[in-house]
Amino acid sequence: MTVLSEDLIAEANAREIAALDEDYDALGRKLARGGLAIDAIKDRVAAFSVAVPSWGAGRGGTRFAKFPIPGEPTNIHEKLEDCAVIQQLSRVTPRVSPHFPWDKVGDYKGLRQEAAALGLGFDAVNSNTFQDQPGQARTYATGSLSSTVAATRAQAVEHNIECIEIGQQLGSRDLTVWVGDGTNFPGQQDFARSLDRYLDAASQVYAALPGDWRMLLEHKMFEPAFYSTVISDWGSSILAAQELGPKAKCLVDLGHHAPNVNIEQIVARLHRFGKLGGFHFNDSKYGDDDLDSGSINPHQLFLVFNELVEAEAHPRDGFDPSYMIDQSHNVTDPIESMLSSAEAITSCFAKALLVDREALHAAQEANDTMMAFQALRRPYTIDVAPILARARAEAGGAIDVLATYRASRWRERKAQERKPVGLGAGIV
Ligand code: LRH
Ligand code: MN
Repeated sequence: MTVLSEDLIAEANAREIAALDEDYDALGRKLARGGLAIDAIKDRVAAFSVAVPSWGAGRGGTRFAKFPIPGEPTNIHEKLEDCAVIQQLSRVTPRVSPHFPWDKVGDYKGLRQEAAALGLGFDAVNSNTFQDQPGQARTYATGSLSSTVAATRAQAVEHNIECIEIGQQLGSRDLTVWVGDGTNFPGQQDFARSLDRYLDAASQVYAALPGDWRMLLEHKMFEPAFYSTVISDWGSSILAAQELGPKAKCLVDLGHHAPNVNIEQIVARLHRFGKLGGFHFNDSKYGDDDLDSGSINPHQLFLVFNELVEAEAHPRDGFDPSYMIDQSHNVTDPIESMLSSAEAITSCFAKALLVDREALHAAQEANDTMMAFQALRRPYTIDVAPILARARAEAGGAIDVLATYRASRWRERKAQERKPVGLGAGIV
């Protein structure tokens, strides 16, 4: 079942195809001069995919405010509809990463079928021990998996195990565990003891993982804690993952690092030790701004994918990172932001495929600094949009995703159908 009329996409593409063919052929000739077959790159791009966050389908906000838009989704069913629009147009977002209890329903098998009917599957499930739910026995105000209160840790462990059980019904195979546990004052908690409590509780979650499942540990420098965070950086994350076992991997959320941290080197390090489990793609200028991927620092995103293409060529303990978007759409139509972000992410992957790795390695070995740099810079400057558009069109997607989305008047139509979302604050 498609959510947008296929005629609408076909008519829009018919207006664009001649220009696309011209651009694709011209780029093909340019790449051929460098010994690259454009169709081979296009086939790799066509096989690429990134998951979208259920919580990104609605407007996000900050602690100050959230500004809902008419027609935004109000529950997981409407969020899946909007994710199906993104997939139908982009053809690179076939999976949704859900968050519990935000996406809680009574029938998860039914939800899986509902998603499948929309052409969607489920990626990693996300637990939530950073908010208290109505009627919850123990508060997470002073921590969850690392809380000094054994009953609170047990409650957090139980919730993570419930997320695994839900994920099994949805066909997921990863549990993403981000805990906001930390402190706002020096002395508030002991760094070593809080980490040990976290490791003990996390090992109970680990023990509940089904055979083929992975636990993705997500580090974050700060927020909601503003003095220390239990899993604050890749170092704490990899040590915890090594302590927990082979099914524990590290998830890199691009926004969870201090400004100017060399994230691509962190990616290379995690891969080197077989602990690269996944990504939350977004962008930021200051803190965990959760801005659209590639909107502030597209070069960094390219350098991350350069490491990923290099890693895929030199797998360690199996190269299988989960690619997911994690953004907060505070001022745009969330569908447009995720279409634009999927394009930016896929574009960086495509540019990284254009790198002549033999020339790069030779220049590196020879300490030919300028030619090593140019081996990355030149592919970065190539406009790969014709490759992405051709891959999309061949898969039934739109050549111009934003124009076709706007022509569908989806948001206006949904504004007639869906109940308005109330004013509020916060991420969802
Ligand atoms: C924490 C985080 C985490 C999610 C949340 C919505 O900042 O990146 O991945 O659980 O955002
Ligand atoms: Mn995240």
